[in-house]
Amino acid sequence: MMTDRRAFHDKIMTIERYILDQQSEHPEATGILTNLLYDIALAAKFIASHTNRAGLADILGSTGEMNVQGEVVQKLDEYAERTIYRLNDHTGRVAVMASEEEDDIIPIPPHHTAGKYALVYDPLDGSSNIDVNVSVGTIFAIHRRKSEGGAGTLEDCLQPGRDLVAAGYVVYGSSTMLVYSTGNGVHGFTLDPRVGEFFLSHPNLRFPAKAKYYSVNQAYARRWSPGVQAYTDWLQGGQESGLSLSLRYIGSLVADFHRNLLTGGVFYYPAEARAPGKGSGKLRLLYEAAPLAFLAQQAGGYASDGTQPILEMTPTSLHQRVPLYIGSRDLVEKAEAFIAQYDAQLL
Ligand code: AHM
Ligand code: MG
Repeated sequence: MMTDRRAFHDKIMTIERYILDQQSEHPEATGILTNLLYDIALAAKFIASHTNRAGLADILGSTGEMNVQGEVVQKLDEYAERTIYRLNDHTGRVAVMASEEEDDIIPIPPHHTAGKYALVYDPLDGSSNIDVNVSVGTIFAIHRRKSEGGAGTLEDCLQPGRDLVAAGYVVYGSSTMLVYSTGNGVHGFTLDPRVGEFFLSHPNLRFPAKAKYYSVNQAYARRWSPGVQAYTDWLQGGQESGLSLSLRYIGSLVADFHRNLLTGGVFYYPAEARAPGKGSGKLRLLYEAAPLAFLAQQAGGYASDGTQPILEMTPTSLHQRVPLYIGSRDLVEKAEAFIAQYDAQLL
């Protein structure tokens, strides 16, 4: 009996094939971005395989020590940082990198060709969760370089989110997923650890119309501004909002964002109006807020610092912090409305 080979073939949508298919819709594309995304997917596989074995560190050796294979065991966030760097420093695709783990921009070694993209990343966000076996993530964002030729510059990295060419994240959870956008919707891929490949599992992700969750570290509520307190009350069904959301907070931004993308909801990490020095929240504009804001917009959602779209903000320094409200559009716009109404004197 003849097998219908085409029907079988059509079902195997690897990340490589998907990225190539998307590239073919842009005849002007050179393939460099395609390969860069694939390099990131490869880094994600390395990091996923290490993350899965994190609990074995005590058995196999701790940081700085030799494990039983005679290898020096690295902390996972350092490992993630080095892996992303080493897979991208020599390809001729990247002009400069910046990582949440490094103070300054990371240049491409002079003996390698500098490419046309700036790659910024948070190699392992939420890494304090590793020891307790809770999901962590990698966030990445890609800008076209602004400088012309030679080594990439700080300015290549400090660009507003609206100019991003691509952004995405990897969540290392009960399964490993890579979710990315090149400005043509948001697409999710799940790693099959048996074959070591990402397969398309969540095409065209959109925030559902009806939200289920709000996500915030409520322990800090006493330090919030009146606007944020009133907003939280509204999310909880106060002020006749008609909402009946549940609270979910993992404390791992990628995992919290990912859940809310699938279920509908809002994540926020406000400025702490009553805590000196914490007026900008905790999260970083460049490595965390802007890439996720790009994805949120592509999925029909929205991200704000409470007063303006995150995507419109141009970072002035690599590690600039920003309050973040992100998720289902209507819920984020409501945060802006509460802040405008109650917090005008603080702004
Ligand atoms: P990190 O970059 O040091 O890992 O911190 C970022 C993490 C986010 O993943 C998470 O949303 C936030 O810190 C949680 O902070 P808190 O414990 O203050 O609620
Ligand atoms: Mg982080």
